[in-house]
Amino acid sequence: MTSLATQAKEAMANLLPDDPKIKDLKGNMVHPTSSSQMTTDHGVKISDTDHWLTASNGSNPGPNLLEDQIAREKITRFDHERIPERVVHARGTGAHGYFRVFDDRASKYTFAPTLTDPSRTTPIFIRFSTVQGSKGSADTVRDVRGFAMKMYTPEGNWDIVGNNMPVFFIQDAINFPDFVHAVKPEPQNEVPQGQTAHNNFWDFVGLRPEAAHMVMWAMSDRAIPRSFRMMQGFGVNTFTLINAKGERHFVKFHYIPELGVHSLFWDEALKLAGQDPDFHRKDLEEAIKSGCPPKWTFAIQVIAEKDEHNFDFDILDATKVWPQDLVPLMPIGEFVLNKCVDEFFPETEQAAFCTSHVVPGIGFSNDPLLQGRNFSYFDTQISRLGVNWEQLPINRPVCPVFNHHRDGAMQHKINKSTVNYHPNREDEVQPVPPHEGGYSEFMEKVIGMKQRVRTPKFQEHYNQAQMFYNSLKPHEKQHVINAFSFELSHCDDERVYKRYTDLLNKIDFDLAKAVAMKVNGTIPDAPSREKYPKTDETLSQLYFAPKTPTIASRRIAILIADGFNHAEVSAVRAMIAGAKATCWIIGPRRGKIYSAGQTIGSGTGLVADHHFEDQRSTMFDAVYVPSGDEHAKTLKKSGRAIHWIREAFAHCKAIGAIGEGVEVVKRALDTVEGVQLAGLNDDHSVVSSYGVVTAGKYDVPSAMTDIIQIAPGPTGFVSNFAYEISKHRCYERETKGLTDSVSY
Ligand code: HDE
Repeated sequence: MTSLATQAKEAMANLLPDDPKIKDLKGNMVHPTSSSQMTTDHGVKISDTDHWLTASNGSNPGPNLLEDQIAREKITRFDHERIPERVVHARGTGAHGYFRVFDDRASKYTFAPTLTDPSRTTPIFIRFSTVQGSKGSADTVRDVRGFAMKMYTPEGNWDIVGNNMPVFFIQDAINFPDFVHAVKPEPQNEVPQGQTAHNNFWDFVGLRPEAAHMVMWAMSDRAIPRSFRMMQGFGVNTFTLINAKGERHFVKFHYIPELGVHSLFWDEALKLAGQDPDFHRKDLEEAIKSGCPPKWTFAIQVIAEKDEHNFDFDILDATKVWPQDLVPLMPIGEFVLNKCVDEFFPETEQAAFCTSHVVPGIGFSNDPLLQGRNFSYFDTQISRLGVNWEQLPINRPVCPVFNHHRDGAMQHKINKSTVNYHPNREDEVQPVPPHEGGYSEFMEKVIGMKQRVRTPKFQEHYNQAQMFYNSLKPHEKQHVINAFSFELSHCDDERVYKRYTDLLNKIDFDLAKAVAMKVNGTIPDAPSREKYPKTDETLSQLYFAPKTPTIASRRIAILIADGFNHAEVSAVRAMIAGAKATCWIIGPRRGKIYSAGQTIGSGTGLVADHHFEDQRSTMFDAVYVPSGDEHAKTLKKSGRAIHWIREAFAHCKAIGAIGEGVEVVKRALDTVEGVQLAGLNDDHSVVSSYGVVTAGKYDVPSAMTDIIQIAPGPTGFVSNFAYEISKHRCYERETKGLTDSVSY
């Protein structure tokens, strides 16, 4: 087991000191210290930054003087601190990292060295985001998450501007403004924030059935991720790869998180939106800084040009996945995020992505959504950041950039040259032939009639929506029903929610019935079309559970009060930390909590990181209640402590308890039937029941035999507890109805 310090060191070592992007950014860094002197922007030292120059007699205030350049500069700079927020994906957070491929297996498809040269480490920057809410909205809302990656390659920047869901709401980019207007807060009152639960969204998607598949993803657990680090990523659109022989393949990009794909409960997401609106951005920072840098496998799906039309859907339709039994996933590399930004605004807020930014060996397809996106992103950066946005430190490439573009607001470059056009008598800045690395478009034969059209294969909208639902596990299906029921109940226009329940019957009869009954929609008597039977196991997020169970970076709360068993807590904590999870002591107050045998107010105690009120169970992955007579008596009497355990139980989280701690859990779960708990005895054997792991005692001999192995059936308390945590949630509690009987 490696220590946290070693892991942190390893993480730092992976952040190569010669990372060209970090090196590049260093040129723009300033390092304020206590000996830095305050100046104006024009460099004059400031002697007083606290008093506006006034015409005062010293006893009474006088009028402020406009001649005070220092005050005017301070206020004017402040007045202009904001730039327009992104029209969508306004709320986000980012981190630096690197990408590399395992070997040259992708050279069959592309000559891009970034995808084929295993000796290359490419610096990357990723920005995660929500779509609907404004910059100040909450992290945990039900929404699609943006997953935008910028690779700083020696051939130029390559941006893959993806999401955490593999499909999209619309097929043609021209519908995007309508879609975004409908999903955003309504025009008459700017309500709601960070939610799709309103009339206009459901009106639009009810009238555009092509959205049916994506709506299913948005109503699934994918829309409430536990962490950015536990999300799958998808390029969504169809791109192309071109190999050295000049052959072209269609490609989709996929990212699979090392930690598995996991979600919050909806109740948890709702509460977190108020309790900790920055939950996801803090989670990313905590993981990177504590030595658990998130990692994803990078995979591709590839279709040869000749096979383009061999599918019953159009492979260029962004509302369709390429089922993996037809087009297998090929892992070719991995990427890691191992450095947080130093300052949010210049690095994350000013980061700007363009789907049109690809490098030689990679090209576009005629995916009509992608074609429109290729126009939109460059355009939006001009209004958000100005025409020279690619000179900003976070956006500029690490390779040389020369051309004859000039001037524009915020031009930073000074070209020492007498010519700024091509061709010129100096032969300066020449185009580069393809064989020397110049980008050359794939020669594609295009024959067509100018027309506004949606081609025939783009007309079928329900098969894959049903395939997605067919492929979910029972608890995942129930969550989809719950989500539709929540959202449609927020729509008060009968035309809207009735139409959508009608549409649901085209996706799945049982789903439609369950939702319609809940929201007063149209309850169907029979399916409105023949069932599409296909399933794809990779559509359920449970498919991506890590092969080796892990609790790395999981947050474990230890609930204590005065009189707890210190030796036991220390042993359990050390073992959990050894498995790379973090432990947080939660007590009735922040500060020292005294263990059994110590006098309250003296003694070393154990410092509680938080108290029961300032952190809630929603912010943790598991709860452990140690033994200790007095401590257990206090917890049993505390409504908040009892609520902690009930809430964790209802959110299906692992709960561990020992000795008198088991009594606390018993009290919290007094309305629940069927959970087996260890008795109050001197026995260290472990009872594991519905993710609740208990033992009579845990001491040095117990710890000696509890060699932590995160697997089913080991004997020790910590091993069992860790295994339950590694499963993320015990959904059986929910499917068997146990969670229905606790109030939380
Ligand atoms: Fe975007 N999208 N989008 N989008 N998108 C933007 O660009 C747009 C679409 C996505 O972290 C904007 O810089 C059109 C699909 C992400 O900075 C804008 C269409 C997917 C981000 C824009 C789409 C995305 C954006 C707003 C339909 C998943 C955040 C600010 C054709 C594959 C990037 C900006 C970041 C941002 C346009 C559809 C993902 C306006 C026209 C499909 C992750 O240019």
